[in-house]
Amino acid sequence: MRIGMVCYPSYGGSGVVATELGKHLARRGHEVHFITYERPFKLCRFYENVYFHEVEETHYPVFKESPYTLSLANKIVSVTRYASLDLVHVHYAMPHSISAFLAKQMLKERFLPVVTTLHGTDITLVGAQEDFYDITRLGIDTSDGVTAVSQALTRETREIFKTEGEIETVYNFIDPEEYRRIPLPGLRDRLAGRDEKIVVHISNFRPVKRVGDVIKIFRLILEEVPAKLLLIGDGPDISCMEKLTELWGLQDKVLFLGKQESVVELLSIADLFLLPSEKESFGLAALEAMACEVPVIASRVGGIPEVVEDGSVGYTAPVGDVEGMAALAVKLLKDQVLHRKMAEQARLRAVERFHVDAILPQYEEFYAKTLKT
Ligand code: GMT
Repeated sequence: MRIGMVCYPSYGGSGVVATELGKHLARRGHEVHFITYERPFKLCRFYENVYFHEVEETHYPVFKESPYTLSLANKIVSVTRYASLDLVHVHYAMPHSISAFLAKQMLKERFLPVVTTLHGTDITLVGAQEDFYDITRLGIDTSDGVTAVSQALTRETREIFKTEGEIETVYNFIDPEEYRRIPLPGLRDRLAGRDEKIVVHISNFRPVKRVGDVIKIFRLILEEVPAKLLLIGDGPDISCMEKLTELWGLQDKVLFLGKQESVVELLSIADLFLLPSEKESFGLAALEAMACEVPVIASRVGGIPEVVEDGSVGYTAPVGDVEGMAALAVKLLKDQVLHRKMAEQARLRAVERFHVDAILPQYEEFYAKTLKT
């Protein structure tokens, strides 16, 4: 198949899923054309059957800003014609599904099937906002196939948009060959003391991630267990978190590591992963941690319970239950036998339930089904 792949290329779960999907589809012989404003960061070398088409910014004095949605629509049209695409798969409804809708209208000579994958905040934050409600609904309703990354998101989309159309759940996935525990010699000792446990959080530091709760939980952990907190990623809340760390005198205990191209090395020395989000449609970061044998403590929200099986691979607790999460973390970090068992179960669940080889055919079948309708 010849597939156009539209996504956000920078750091973020939806872009990672789209890029990994494209790379694996290409490996299976499909031709994949990424259409976005810069090369996706995970597309860092040459991959056979993978092409990248850059959507350029248009600056014109009367435009307040560059109309990306329109430029993208134009680019989808030209790539569809040039590469004879069979379909376009857009990740994140806004504005990508609207660009794809416009492209369909412009392509008078042929029908262009559009698959939209909903990733979470495109529905729960952006789509649910009044200003974006109708336009997001248009994007969903005019797509020829819609997938969502968890059953919870599928349900929530139906509730928010009162849509009857079919939405298929296709989970996020990992390549267990890439995501596995391979500790770099000496790294653990360089980042933490011999007696210290390593707690990790990875996100885009947006309010929805409640990074403040991560620091609060960690502060309570420290009362019982010597530990270091590694904060990976960047985003609007970062300076606020730096201030909180300073205020509580935790500068020596909390390391802000910023955006990282690869997190496997850091997950490979971690003892615990924290994800106390307000909303989380799936929690790809938690899955990556699990694949690296890191138990997870997360909010019992959205799609997280479908990934983080409570009491088996870690624990879930109500959003904002900082004390509860800290108590569970202390219990887990103090009990070596329990910790090893959960670490093993985390890896097993990641491999058995979310292996790329199991999820990829679901997308292929979904494409085939969409092309037939
Ligand atoms: O986590 C984010 O805020 C980034 C966002 C994205 O679209 O890049 O992630 C969403 O999509 C991921 C991939 O499908 C999911 O694993 C994340 O759970 C989801 N984030 C939220 O729902 C907050």
